[in-house]
Parts: sequence; C-alpha cells; structure tokens
Amino acid sequence: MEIEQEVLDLIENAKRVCILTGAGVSAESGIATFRDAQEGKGLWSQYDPQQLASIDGFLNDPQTVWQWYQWRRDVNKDKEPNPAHLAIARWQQRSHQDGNQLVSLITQNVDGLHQKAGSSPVTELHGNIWHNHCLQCNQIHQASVEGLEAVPECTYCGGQVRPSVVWFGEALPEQAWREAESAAYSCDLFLSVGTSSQVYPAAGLAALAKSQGAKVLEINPDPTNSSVVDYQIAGKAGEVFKRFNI
Ligand code: BJW
Ligand code: ZN
Repeated sequence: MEIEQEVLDLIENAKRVCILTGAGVSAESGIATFRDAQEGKGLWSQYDPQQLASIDGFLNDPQTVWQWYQWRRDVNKDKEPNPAHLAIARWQQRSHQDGNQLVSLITQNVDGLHQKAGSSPVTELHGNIWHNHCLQCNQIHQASVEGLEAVPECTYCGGQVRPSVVWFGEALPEQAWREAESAAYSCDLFLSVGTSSQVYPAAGLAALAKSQGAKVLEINPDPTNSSVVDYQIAGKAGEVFKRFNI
C-alpha cells in the first residue's frame, strides 16, 4: 500500500489522535518560526532567541527582553490562522460532533492562532504571548500593555511584569503538561506538525506515544529524520492538510 493511503487509513481509523504543533504551523500565517525568528529582522538580528527566551536573559536585561516581546506582539497582532490551523479546528469540531474519535491538540506555540481558528480545547505547553504576570508574586496582569516600552511594574507588589510564556529552564504549566502526557500516552495516532522536535519535554511526547503502540506521523517541509517517526510527509502544513483533505 502506498504511504499516502496508509496515512489516510490511520487518520480515519484512529480512535484517539494527539496533535502536537510547533512554530512551523504558524509559518504560513507569516509568523517566523522560533529558530528563524531573527533572520533579517534588523535590530533583533544581533540577539540569540534562545538567550532572550530565558529567565537569565530577562534577569540580566529585562528591558531588552520585554521590548523583544512587545515587538513580536506587534508583528503577531494582525496575523490570521492559515489552512493548517483551520483544518485542525475543523477536524476537532467534526470529532466532537461524530463522537467516534478524540482529537487532542497540544501546541508549543504562544501566538493563540489555534484558538482564533476555532480549535477547542487547546493545550498550551509554552504559555501565551498575550498574557502577563508578575515575576515576583505571580499575579496575572490583564491590563493592556500595548505600546509599553518599559517593563511594567506590578500594581500589587512592585515586581516586574513579564510575558506568561515558558522560558528555557522553567517548568511547563502543570495542568497543560498532564494533559499532554495523558493525550500522548493514550493515543493511537500521534501527529507532529511543524516542530523541529529539539525542545524538551515537548519533544519527548512522540516517543511516549510510540512506546504505548501509537503510530507517529510527522508533517514538516524539512523532516527531522527522528527514528520515532513512522511516516514522514514532507511539505508545508497547510498544503499537506489540503492534499489529505483533512
Ligand atoms: C514548517 C513550516 C510549514 C517551517 N509547515 N512546518 C532534555 C535534553 C536536553 C535538554 C533538555 C532536556 N529537558 C529539558 C531541557 C532543557 C530545555 C531544552 O529542551 N533545551 C533544548 C534546546 C536542548 N528545555 C527547557 O528548558 C524546558 N523546561 C524544562 O525542561 O524545565 C525543567 C524544570 C522542571 C521543573 C522545575 C524547573 C525546571 C522549557 C522549554 C521552554 C521552551 N520555550 C520556548 C520559548 C517560548 C516563548 C517564546 O516564544 O518566546 O518555546 S523556546 C521555543 O522552542 C518556543 C517553541 O515553542 C519551542 C519549540 O520550537 P518549535 O516550535 O519546534 O520551532 P522551531 O523554530 O524550532 O522549528 C520550526 C519547525 O517548523 C522546523 O522544523 C521547520 O522545518 C518547520 N516548518 N515551515 C510545517 N509551513
Ligand atoms: Zn507582583
């Protein structure tokens, strides 16, 4: 049987599907992937995103890290979901209606585009770029920070307000991680879409799924060649979802 037919059969017959998405899913919406984020971006090209997205980076230079996130928010604010987000949302909605398949969506993305596409529920492993909280007392800050160049001060304790994203060296949100592990553990099809699978613990979810007998399908124009992957579909997420009529 040719691979495409096998993949279609897997998609149709799976009882539990776990979809893990990464920055590549938002690439077709015009949002640079995490590791390409700095290419050709003027002022920010001299900074290493891995350094900026870290607690040490923030503690060393809160102003620069805050301004990087403000710049990214500004870039992201008018971006719209692309055919990949929309296909995943439709798939989830169909599965709710038909009741014959459970489709869990776990994302590493912080841009909120899955929700904007109508996906529900969405498990956000690395937080959300639109939310903020106090570094010191954890108080959530709802007030709009649009355009603010200086790190806001917490109105409760005077601490520094930071974006509610998960930086290197920080633990993932407990509830989100529990949902992700449980979805990976119990699925029979694991779909890894648009992620370089370099960042742990998210990158370990495919292996967890496989250890419990799931088949692992990867969609990426630049395949990771991981030994965990059973089926590699090389292509852009939006185009592949269209080709497979998902
Ligand atoms: C397309 C496409 C198209 C293009 N269609 N595809 C085990 C081993 C080694 C290291 C570790 C380990 N466990 C933990 C670590 C350390 C670290 C880590 O993994 N480091 C690695 C770099 C080695 N992990 C952590 O620190 C994590 N925390 C932790 O482990 O805490 C321990 C702890 C426990 C208890 C108490 C305290 C601590 C936290 C990780 C947080 C990651 N955060 C970031 C930043 C979020 C905020 C922000 O955006 O600024 O999350 S890093 C960044 O990477 C971001 C992403 O979500 C994440 C994953 O990146 P992703 O999505 O894969 O993007 P890219 O750019 O890498 O890849 C894009 C892909 O798309 C490419 O493959 C393209 O080909 C493809 N693509 N166009 C489909 N059209
Ligand atoms: Zn505070």
